[in-house]
Amino acid sequence: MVAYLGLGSNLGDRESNLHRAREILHASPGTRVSGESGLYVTAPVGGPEQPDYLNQVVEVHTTLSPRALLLAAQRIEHELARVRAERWGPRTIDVDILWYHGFSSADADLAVPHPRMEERRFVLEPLAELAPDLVLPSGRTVTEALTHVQDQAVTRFQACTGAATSKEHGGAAMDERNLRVEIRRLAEQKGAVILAHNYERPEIQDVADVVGDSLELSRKAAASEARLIVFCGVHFMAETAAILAPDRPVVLPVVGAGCSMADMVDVEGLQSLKAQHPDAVVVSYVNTTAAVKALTDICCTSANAVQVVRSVPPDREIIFTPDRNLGSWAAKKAGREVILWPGFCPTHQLIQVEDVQRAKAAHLGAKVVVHPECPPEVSEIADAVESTSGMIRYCKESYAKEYVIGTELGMLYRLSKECPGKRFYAITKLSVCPFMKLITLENLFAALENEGPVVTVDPDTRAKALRAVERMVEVGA
Ligand code: GSY
Repeated sequence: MVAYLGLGSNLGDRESNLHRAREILHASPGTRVSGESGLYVTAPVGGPEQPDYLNQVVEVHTTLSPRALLLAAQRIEHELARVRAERWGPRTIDVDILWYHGFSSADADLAVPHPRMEERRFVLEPLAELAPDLVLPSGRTVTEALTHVQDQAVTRFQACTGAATSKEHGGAAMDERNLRVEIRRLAEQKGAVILAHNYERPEIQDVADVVGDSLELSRKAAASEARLIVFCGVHFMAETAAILAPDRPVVLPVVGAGCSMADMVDVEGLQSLKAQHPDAVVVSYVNTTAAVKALTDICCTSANAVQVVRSVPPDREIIFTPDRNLGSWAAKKAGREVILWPGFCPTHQLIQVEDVQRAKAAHLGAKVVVHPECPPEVSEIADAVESTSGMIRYCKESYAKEYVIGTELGMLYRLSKECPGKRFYAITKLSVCPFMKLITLENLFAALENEGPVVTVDPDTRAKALRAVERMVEVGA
């Protein structure tokens, strides 16, 4: 059967998100992507202020039933870390079945043809490229329907330039060099320290005072004399900085920069697991919200997870949250059993054994270095399993000239700067964290100017969360 699906993304690396969605769709059973429209930049419809969408329509030939196709669409949304925060909120990916040949349904979860497709230019314009004569429920063809909806600006996207979305500041576009100079000038003037995570965009890493992993950055923030802490990372990292440096405002330039893995563990769920194992010690990765840290006995990082798990008395059960991959790797290394929370990082989860094999074949002799958030079968075949700071150390100390790296792509930029003369390749170019790409020079500049948005943690939660972080330090980790 022929079906048309609408893809939309306005969070993270939008082009890569659409590309990955098409790939997963094409790999779905009995399904072939037989046509794809161009990409269109479209102003968001409905809801609070948010970035522009990148929209596209694809044609598929499929043997899947409409309901099975819906499940395939939901799987794509899950794999691409779609977090349904609010009905009209920004999203890494949205996949809608617009039309399925010969099928009509008004079910709330499977309304086909899509009930609003004739009201949306972001659907009709790309659809007109593929099926201009398709007859819609109103009896109009796609081309005719398009003439009735002219209200929304829909611009053809120039792939890879990013030019269509670059925002202007104060009415006049500031070029990148000026922006960098202005950011540094503002930071000096305001007594701000700019911290950037290893996964941030290269231009953000370049303009920061310190680049590093989340805990390293929070510790630097606490130790610094800065009046203002600007954290270029994701929400839980800014919270961790606020826990360690409660006396200073911590600014997160894009407050919607979340973490899919941190969001996979919720307070109620953890409370109920604790109730089932009342004597268990809760070990949580620092990649958790402050509220979850407050329910945690001892935190860990990817660099010290093995040591922390080992520090738990042998007669106590261990609950490990939220990352099942880090948890099972640390448990194996420490020779302990742990109760795993079933969370994972979508960006690392998509790194597959076949990707490692392909990368090794393309770069014979290169060392394979992966992050412990990767699936266990990937960690098993790597030369080294390291945290981001461990990767830098390993690659500096190793004699090898070439490395294939299994972690978020931002790390390759950091490694190239730290190890001049060595070459780094991604195991897969798909490992991009959409949330880590939200901070741009433009919104960093605005955040410095506004000294906001500020991330806070309430005092009670902070005190409990701090205890869990301090225990980690006490075990010498
Ligand atoms: O309905 C799909 C998600 N979405 C979109 C979209 O794809 N494009 C535009 N322009 N606006 C949107 N608002 C929502 S929600």
